[in-house]
Amino acid sequence: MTPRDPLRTTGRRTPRADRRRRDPRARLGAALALAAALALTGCSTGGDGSGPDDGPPRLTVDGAFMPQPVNDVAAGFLTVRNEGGTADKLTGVTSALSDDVSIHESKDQRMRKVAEFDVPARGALDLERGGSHIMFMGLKHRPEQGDTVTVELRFEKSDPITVDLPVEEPSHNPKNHR
Ligand SMILES: [Cu+2]
Repeated sequence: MTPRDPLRTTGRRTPRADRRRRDPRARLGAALALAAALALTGCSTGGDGSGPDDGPPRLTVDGAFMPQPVNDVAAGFLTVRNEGGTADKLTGVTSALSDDVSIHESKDQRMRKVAEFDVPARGALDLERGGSHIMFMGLKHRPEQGDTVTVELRFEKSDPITVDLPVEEPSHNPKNHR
């Protein structure tokens, strides 16, 4: 404080309104507080996932099944839906059925292991017959129709999701059931 500071020279007897008018620091402080409040308000808008253009991934899984395997290899199919405003990635799958579970894409009648699949914002990742799938190698046992195989899906951003795949007949394809 300097001797010219009005707070110092006039002391507590200065009326409150008068003090505010004279002290530029008080006005600056009020302006900064207002700016901070506005900035906070701006940041929180839509950040709770309810906004149309914002929000974290919100994933659900449906349509899961495994055709009954005919040897020690099996495939799994399902759809991962994302209602959130941020994309995510399926990065891996684990299961007690096999120590060698991977994710494959199919192209030109061949399948290839991939590191990840995109789960687009407000979209879906379809793992379906003839296309991308979960691949189980070296099955520890051969599940049969009516059994359930549990898998854990791992994602880049979202928490893992545990899914039960009902085992269907070997040729099962939901698209043939329309
Ligand atoms: Cu495969």
